[in-house]
Amino acid sequence: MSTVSNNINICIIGKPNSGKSTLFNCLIKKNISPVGEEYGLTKQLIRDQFIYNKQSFTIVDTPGLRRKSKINDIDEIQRNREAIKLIDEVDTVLLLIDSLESLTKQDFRLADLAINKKKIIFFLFNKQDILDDKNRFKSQIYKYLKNNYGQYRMVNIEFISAKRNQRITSLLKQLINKVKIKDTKIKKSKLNKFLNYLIKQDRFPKVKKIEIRPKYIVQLNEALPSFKVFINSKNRAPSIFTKYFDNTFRDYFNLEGIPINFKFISSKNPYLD
Ligand SMILES: Nc1nc2c(ncn2[C@@H]2O[C@H](COP(=O)(O)OP(=O)(O)OP(=O)(O)O)[C@@H](O)[C@H]2O)c(=O)[nH]1
Ligand SMILES: [Mg+2]
Repeated sequence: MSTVSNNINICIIGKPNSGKSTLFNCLIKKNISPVGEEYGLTKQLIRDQFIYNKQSFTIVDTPGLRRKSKINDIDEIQRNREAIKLIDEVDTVLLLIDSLESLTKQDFRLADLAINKKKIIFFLFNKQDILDDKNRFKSQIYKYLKNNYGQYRMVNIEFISAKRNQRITSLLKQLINKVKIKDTKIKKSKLNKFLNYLIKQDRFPKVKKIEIRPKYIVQLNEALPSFKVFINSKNRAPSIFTKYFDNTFRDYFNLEGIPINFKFISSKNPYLD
C-alpha cells in the first residue's frame, strides 16, 4: 500500500444554516454533527478525519458566523473568535454559502480574512439541488464576483449540494490539486520567460508617465509560493503595479485560487541596467 501523503487541514465556515454541518457529515460519512433548520445549531468546533484517494484530511465544523452588530450573546462572540482563530491552523477554508441567499459583506469579510492569512479558499454555493436554473445561477455568480469582488482571482468557486452529495468528490479533487499546485516550484527559465512575455505585452502600468517594470523574479524556499520581484523604481511598488503583476502572473502560470506571497523590492538606483 502506498503511504498517505501529508495531511490536509480544512475548516468549514459561513453563515448560520448554510449547510456546514451537513457538508461536514457528508465528508466524514458519519452523522456526528447535528443538522437542522434551526439557525445556530452548532455550538462548538467539531473535528474529525477522513481519507479520500489515499489523502488524509482533518476537518473542523464551526458554529455559524453572524455579523458582530447582530450579536449580543457573549458566548456567541467567543465562538466567533474561536472559528476565526481556526483559520490560522488550516490549509484550506471552505466558505459555505446558501445559494438561496445573497452574498453579503459578512461572506466577503470572512473570505478576505482567509486570503490575508494566505489560505486556499473555496466559495461553496450550497443547496444547488433546490435551484430551478443552475446554469443561469452559475453565470450570474461568476459575473457578479468578477465585477464586484477585487479578490476574485484568489478564490476557488464550486457549486454543490451537501445534502444530496452532489459535486463533493469533484470538490475534493480540486482541493487536492490546489494544495499540490501550492507546493510546486517554478523553474527559473519559466520565470524569465514570463518576464519576456510581459515585455512583449507592453502594458506596464505608469506612475507619473514612467512605466513600472519588474527587473527580475526569484522564488524563495518557503512553504507558500513566495517570490521576490525587483522593480525599476526606488519607491514602494504602487498598488496599480502590484495588482497588474499579481493578475498577469496568476493568468500566465494558472494559479487562480492559490495564495501567493509577492515581495516587491525597489531598486536603490532604478536607472542602472
Ligand atoms: N436542499 C438542501 N438543503 C440543505 C443542503 N445542505 C444543508 N441543507 C439544509 O439546511 C439546513 C441547515 O443545515 P446545517 O448543516 O445544520 O447548517 P449549518 O450551516 O451547520 O447551520 P448552523 O450550525 O446553525 O450554523 C438543514 O435543514 C439542512 O438539511 C443542501 O445541499 N440542499
Ligand atoms: Mg452546523
